[in-house]
Amino acid sequence: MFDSVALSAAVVAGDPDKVKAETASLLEAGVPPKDIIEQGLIPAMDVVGEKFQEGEVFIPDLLFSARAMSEALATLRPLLSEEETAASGRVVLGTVKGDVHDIGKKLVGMMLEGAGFEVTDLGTDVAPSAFVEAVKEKRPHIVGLSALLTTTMGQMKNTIDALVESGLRDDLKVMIGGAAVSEEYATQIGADAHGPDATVAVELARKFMAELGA
Ligand code: B1M
Repeated sequence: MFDSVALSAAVVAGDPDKVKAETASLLEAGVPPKDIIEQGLIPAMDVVGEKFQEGEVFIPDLLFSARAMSEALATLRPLLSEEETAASGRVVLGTVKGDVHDIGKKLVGMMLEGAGFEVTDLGTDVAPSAFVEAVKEKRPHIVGLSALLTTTMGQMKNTIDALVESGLRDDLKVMIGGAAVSEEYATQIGADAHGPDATVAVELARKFMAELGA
């Protein structure tokens, strides 16, 4: 455990310079990058979400905090990738149609890359047809779908249905994640698993590769 108060406060305040400086000083003090993310950055974004829900902060504030967090992730990204390097498999990842939240999805992509996966990140607001095209082109072992809104989680089912209709579903594993979804929902829509966070997402991806015998 480390003192994450200053880092968290800087994320909540949406101050990218302070976030970068605090991240650098924690790294210098020997705090592992994963701990900075899991114990400092993510809980801070939860605080921002609560403040938004309570009407204490507004959309521009969310954006400032999101940008500040992205700055920190950019610093931490190369350090995460140093941990493991062997190529493990291919993943196509994206936030589903209608949804622009991308921090969690980016984090999952970074952790997968760190574990040696080749990740194609399709970005946000990705239509089912765009996932289908990417699967045809990249031939991934795993498709990862992210959604943070209750209004967009239905697009996960639409995407899986599109993969089924294109005859691509049986050859790959589908993982879903994001604040809006659960293991129960994964089962309901025919996904193979729900990843509650980026660390578990990597564990699941490794398990999938073993099941695929790849
Ligand atoms: Co939005 N937003 N937002 N927002 N936003 C939430 C999600 C909300 C919970 C806030 C709240 O009310 N408390 C709420 C959703 C309510 C609901 O649907 N039940 C909400 C809302 C309502 C909205 C708008 C509708 C607001 C409006 O316009 N009135 C709007 C929608 C826009 C759209 O998408 N069409 C909107 C907009 C935005 C911003 C653009 C301003 C900004 C996003 C900026 C960006 O991403 N570049 C934003 C933000 C920042 C948030 C909160 C505050 C933080 C999200 C975040 O980045 N968390 C969020 C509140 C919250 O979640 N606490 C909120 C940090 C991130 C690391 O966590 O993304 O959960 P998360 O990812 C985790 C896990 O979920 C998991 O691993 C990650 C790491 O552990 N995971 C996966 C995620 N994807 C995965 C995929 C996997 C596996 C695991 O496998 C493939």
